Amino acid sequence: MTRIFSGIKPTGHLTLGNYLGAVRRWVKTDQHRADALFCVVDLHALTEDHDLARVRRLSRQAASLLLAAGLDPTVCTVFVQSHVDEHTRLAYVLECTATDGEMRRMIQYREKEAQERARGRSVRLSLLTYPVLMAADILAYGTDEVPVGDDQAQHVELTRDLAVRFNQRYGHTFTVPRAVHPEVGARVMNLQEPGSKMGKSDDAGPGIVYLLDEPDVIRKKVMRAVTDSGREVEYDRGARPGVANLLDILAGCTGEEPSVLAEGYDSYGALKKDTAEAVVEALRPLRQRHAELCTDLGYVDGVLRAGAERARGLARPTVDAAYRAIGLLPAG
Ligand code: AQP
Repeated sequence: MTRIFSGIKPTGHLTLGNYLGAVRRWVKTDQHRADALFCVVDLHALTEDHDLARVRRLSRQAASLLLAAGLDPTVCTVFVQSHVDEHTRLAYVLECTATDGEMRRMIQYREKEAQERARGRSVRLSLLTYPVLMAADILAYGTDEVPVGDDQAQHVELTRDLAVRFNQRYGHTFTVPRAVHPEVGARVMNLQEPGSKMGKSDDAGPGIVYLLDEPDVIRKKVMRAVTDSGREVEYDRGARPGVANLLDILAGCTGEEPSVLAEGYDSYGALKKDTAEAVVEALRPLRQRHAELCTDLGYVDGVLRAGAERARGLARPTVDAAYRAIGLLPAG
């Protein structure tokens, strides 16, 4: 059976980008068609200046939101990365497989490093090595497919390179995974800056729709989205990124094609109104279920405990095999 692994970082409140680019597909198809593991990758939230209590709170919130969105722990595995030691065990071995040049070429590293320096902060070494830990997350489980938004394509490519290199040097150990991207919603852009991705750790602002935003807040944010100077509604990502983003979001919520949707509008106002309502409706059941889960944290913790136990059992043989393959003496 195909094995799927994907993760979400508790670096901020989950956004519409996380939902349309990843979570919705995990819920609708991935968990039913494969042996799927979904992980709150909390160690990745420590690569930049972090608030301890916030990371803890956001980790549980991310897990609750995944369940609220419809991940079913009876058909898939939901867990927290730091509860399974195999991730960091394997990361070190992969650091011995990767080169520093490879790490420094990662686009996300370069962008985030520049941001940290601009804020006068030092850059944590883990920001540089984070893609190796991500590779360990994936390779520990013999993953075949990694469903991610296309912002993560480069990291999955690195994971493939490391798996191939390790297998060639030390003998076949890892399955070489491949990234799968959603057809629509692969990159949801910031409503105020349609040239930038809608990211959950960006400074909170009117351009980011959070999954737990109240309906009226969502309406306001979408109605104030930056469009373009033209008047016609056309799907052209290059020339009209703002309008294209709205069409992508509407398409993501309705399942229709953005270019077909464009033909039905002759004003930006009508497009924004329908997009806002489509987002509110798409998120309504998730918000309701999340409110219920907040009153039953014991259930969420139980799901995470069982998930970690299963994940540990799956990862350990692969990580042990990698340790043996690279020349380490097995524990007696
Ligand atoms: N704007 C987006 N459009 C489409 N997909 C997106 N994803 C994130 N933002 C968008 C997808 O969501 C999944 C989980 O992402 P992540 O939490 O691992 O980290 P990220 O990609 O770095 O997301 P953020 O929200 O931008 O976090 P920060 O701001 O902390 O860097 C992934 O599949 C991702 O592709």
